[in-house]
Amino acid sequence: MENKVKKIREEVESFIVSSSEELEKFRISFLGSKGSVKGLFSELKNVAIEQKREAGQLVNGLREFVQNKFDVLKEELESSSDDNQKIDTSLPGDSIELGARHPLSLVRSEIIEIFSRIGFTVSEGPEIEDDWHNFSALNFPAEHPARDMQDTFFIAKGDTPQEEIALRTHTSSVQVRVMENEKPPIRTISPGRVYRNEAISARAHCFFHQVEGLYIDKDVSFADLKQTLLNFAKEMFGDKAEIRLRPSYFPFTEPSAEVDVSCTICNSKGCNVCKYTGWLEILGCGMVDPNVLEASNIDSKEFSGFAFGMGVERIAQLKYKVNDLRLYSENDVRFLSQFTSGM
Ligand code: 2NM
Repeated sequence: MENKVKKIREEVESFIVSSSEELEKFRISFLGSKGSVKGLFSELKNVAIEQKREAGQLVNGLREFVQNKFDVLKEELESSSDDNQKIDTSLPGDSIELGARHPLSLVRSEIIEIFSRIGFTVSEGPEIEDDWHNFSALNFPAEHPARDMQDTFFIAKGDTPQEEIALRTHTSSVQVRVMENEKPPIRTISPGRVYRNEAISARAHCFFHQVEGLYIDKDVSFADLKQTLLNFAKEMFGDKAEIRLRPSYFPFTEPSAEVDVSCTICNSKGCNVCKYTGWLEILGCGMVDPNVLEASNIDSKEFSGFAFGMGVERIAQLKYKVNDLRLYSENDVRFLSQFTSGM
């Protein structure tokens, strides 16, 4: 008797039901009038009189156990079918909101890609710079206004310029490091954040992003510079884009030029973005001044080079018609979510 009770207990314990039909099967095979528990009750009359009491308790205990198990299975079945009814699997799922690339990140990547295709590498460097890499090696004279507190964020002022530490005002400082550490031919661009001591407005910010380019080799000419920039303008603004160069001045290049691209907004017909000139200023450039090459121990009789620098904010402004620089750093989702692709 003891063994039979144990066996039925084990069967009951391992029984799984996932439908009301299976639950009914459970009830019939254990608790029904021909079920195994009933069967044990009828066997009780064959048990010897001295053992009857103990055997009766055993079978009663079993019946209670099976009934409990039945109640639990029934409860589980009902609550799980409740859940099933709550889920309408024919409804469309909740859509997950996708994030978006920041416009500056998009434009930065695009600029890098355009120059990578024609053999330029990417160089990066520190945002905190010494006087040498940010100014002196780049041919900035001691009394140049950029070296003034008014224009540059100094971190440490020294008695002499050589001791001064500042937030870099351009990424040309990275290119000085490249010229110091590598031999020509050098073809590299340096994307990165730069800092200027300016009041924040729609048209100015105390930090912005640049990509500067540098190409040094034997016989690099101004024609190479023009063709490289024309290629950039067409890749960035479309095949119809034209460029024009206006003479300009930078301490680190001679000659220097400002580069305009034909207005992509009005097809050069004249609009308020190009101020009815048909042209938009996009970058500055020039032939690297021999003093700059020599400062980094590059022989200016053997090598020549061109360099250029552009603002990522400016390119993004023209590409996406952004009219206020502050939008780039306010992280307003109404602005940022416009740059998702395919949403
Ligand atoms: C500009 C304009 C013209 C420039 C110069 C150099 C270096 F390191 F070679 F001297 N890098 N970038 C440069 C030249 C930057 O930005 C408006």
